[in-house]
Amino acid sequence: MKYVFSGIQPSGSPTLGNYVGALRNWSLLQGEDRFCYYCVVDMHAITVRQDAEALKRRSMETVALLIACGIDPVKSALFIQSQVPAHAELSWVLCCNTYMGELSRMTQYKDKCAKHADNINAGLFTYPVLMAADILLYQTDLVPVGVDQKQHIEIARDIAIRFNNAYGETFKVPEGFIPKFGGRVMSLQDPAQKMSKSDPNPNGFVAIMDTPDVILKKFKRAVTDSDGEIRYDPENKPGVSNLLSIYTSFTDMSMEDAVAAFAGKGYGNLKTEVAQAVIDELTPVQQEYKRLLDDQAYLNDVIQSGASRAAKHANETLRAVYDCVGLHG
Ligand code: AQP
Repeated sequence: MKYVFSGIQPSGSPTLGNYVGALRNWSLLQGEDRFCYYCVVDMHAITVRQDAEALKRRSMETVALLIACGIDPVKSALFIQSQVPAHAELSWVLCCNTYMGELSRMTQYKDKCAKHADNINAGLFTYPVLMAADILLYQTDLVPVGVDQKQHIEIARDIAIRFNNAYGETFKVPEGFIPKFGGRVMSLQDPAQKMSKSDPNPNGFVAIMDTPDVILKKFKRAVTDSDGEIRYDPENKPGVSNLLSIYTSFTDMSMEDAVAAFAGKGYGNLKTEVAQAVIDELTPVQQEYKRLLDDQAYLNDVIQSGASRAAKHANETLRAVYDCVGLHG
């Protein structure tokens, strides 16, 4: 059996970036010979100050959204991170096997420090260690993520290799799984920045739950360039290339075919076509999400059973780790 693990923070309204870079692949990776652990990582979210009630509510909403995006809670373990204490417990042991130097090189840490200069807490710094614990607890083979998480996967691998060398084979060394196009969906307002659910400018991102009108409006306002030609050239034409990437992700067209289909057409046409492809795919997801939110009893059952399935596997790994380092546990 191969194991898949990935997580999403309940830190805002999930975006097209989260959908294309991660959630879509999460559902596709569910298969006969793989078991998937999908986790709402609420403990990661508190590295940025959150409103307690809103965080609890958003965690449950994110569970509903994941099911609406195709995660089958019978085939996969769908759970909330803080309900499986082994994540925090392994994180401490791994912190003692991680160097300050390697953590200080993480670009997400530097970005978040710049964005939250009033709250540069130790959790922001050790975030990648908690993420390594999330992954390594499940003897994970594959971690489907966006490009922004590549560096964190690398450090999880380094920590696993270091621990195995010091204490004997304990962890499987995981591989990242990053889509070719859509692994880094960019902001619609600033195509040099990645699309982010905590962007203070709502026109920069399309939320999965945005209405068709809002989706169309946001795409129409997307920043492009003045040369008027539709071609894929992320360096010189980041706005247009971002729209083309989103289009290919939602239509399953090759980039070559997409560029050929838009030959001689204007940016207005590209924007409307991208918006329509997104609306077509997201409409059923939105309907299912709303239906699930009305069934809190079902969602509670899902997270309880997900947490107990996850804890069983996680606790086996944690016991082995405690044994290696000499903790009673
Ligand atoms: N723009 C993106 N393009 C492709 N993939 C993306 N992901 C995030 N943004 C993009 C992928 O979505 C998964 C879940 O992300 P996360 O919730 O852990 O947080 P994040 O990476 O920090 O994403 P956000 O939206 O930017 O959240 P905030 O604003 O709260 O920091 C990951 O696999 C990520 O790669």
